[in-house]
Amino acid sequence: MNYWDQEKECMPREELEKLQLRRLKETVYRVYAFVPAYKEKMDDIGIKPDDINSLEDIKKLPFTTKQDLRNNYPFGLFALPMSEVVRIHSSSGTTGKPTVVGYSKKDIDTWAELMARALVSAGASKHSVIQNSYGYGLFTGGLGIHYGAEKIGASVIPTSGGNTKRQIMLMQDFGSTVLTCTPSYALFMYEVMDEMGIKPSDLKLKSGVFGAEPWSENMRREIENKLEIDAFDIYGLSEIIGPGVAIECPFKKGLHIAEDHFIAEIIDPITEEVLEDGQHGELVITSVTKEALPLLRYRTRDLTSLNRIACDCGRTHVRMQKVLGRSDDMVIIRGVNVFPSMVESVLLNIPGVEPHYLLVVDRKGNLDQLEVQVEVSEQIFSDEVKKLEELGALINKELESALGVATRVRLVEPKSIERSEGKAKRVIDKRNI
Ligand code: DLL
Repeated sequence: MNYWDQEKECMPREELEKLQLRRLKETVYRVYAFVPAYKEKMDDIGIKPDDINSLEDIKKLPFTTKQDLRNNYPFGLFALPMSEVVRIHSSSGTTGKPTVVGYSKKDIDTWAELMARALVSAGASKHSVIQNSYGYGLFTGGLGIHYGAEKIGASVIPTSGGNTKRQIMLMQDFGSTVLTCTPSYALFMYEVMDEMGIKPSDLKLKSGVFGAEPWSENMRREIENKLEIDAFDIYGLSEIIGPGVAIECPFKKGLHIAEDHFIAEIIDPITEEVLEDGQHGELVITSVTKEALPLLRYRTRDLTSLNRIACDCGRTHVRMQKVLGRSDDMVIIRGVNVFPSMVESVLLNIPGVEPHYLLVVDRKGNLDQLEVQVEVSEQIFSDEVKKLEELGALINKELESALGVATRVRLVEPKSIERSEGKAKRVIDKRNI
């Protein structure tokens, strides 16, 4: 088994929890002293830093939400003066102002360290040629992966997203062995490769580290089969640090959260009650080593569950299940919660269906309706109408039985759904337009 930092990654849990408590206490003291918004939040509920004496006590602390970051836009939650902040990133909000995050020199080192762990966990080494096709810029994907890849001594090709034909030419010419990008972009690359007449066997690609958006197990299988690689899931969010918060190990039974830096909880998103391991809910993360922007109990809005059972890889850090989706992407159709990843899972089990789909939500009268647009393969598309109708009916049936709600399936021409070079847009909600 390969580790980047075996001592930390495989630390006995008792020791790990002692370290977490010490770091949690330091963080709480620091935000109370240096971030007025946290002092106010804690004073409001009558909590002082001295009240935190066990990991259980974390429940006494207030939550932080995206709205708190917005209210303190752009730098109001920073715990360091700007003279100590060496990097700013932001995540593109769909509406209004972006969420702004800052890093000290030490935060950048921590991030590179976490990304080094992640890449090694996914099988990369100094012998790897890593083609980094996550966007470089304000998005944390590009630079986050980049620093970790350099740290392990791999050869990094900073292609960023876009210009896909050129990416593929470089992939072939430079002999890239690891591809890092969103899973939807990986599939798009495959399509372009196919058009260019390049086969996976013409390349040296062995593995991929994919994340930044939800993707189902069936999507993993699709990518692994098409590109003939081993695909790993990587999770992270700007507010906490960026990519590298959690990574799969070769056993792929959940993503290990770097618990020496982050404390994870799962809550019921409605009642805010903390749930037991194994129960599904919203992931809440407290960063306990961040200097510039430490966040207490940040509500990620990502839905998953935690598993503390020892993993066969030897890592002791808690595992989170593959993220089902973000509460914002959840569509509620006649009272039933539907996530794009659930639709994806069903579609990819049906032969003749391509891994490109879109959910369109609309309201007819008082009723919400969900249309699922699905691309079909060239071959099916050129078949007789009857066959298309049969396929449509089959998808309808499968979706209804998996989701528990009727949808309208619309089969669309191959390559008609917009391709993504970054995070794919899976839902169009016409109700608010
Ligand atoms: O997407 C950081 C990242 C970059 C992660 C590259 C992995 C790889 P944000 O733009 O702030 O940061 O978006 C964070 O993306 O709250 C999740 O909803 C979603 N997300 C990230 N990774 C995964 C994943 C980056 N592996 C938001 N599975 C998060 C599902 C993911 N969703």
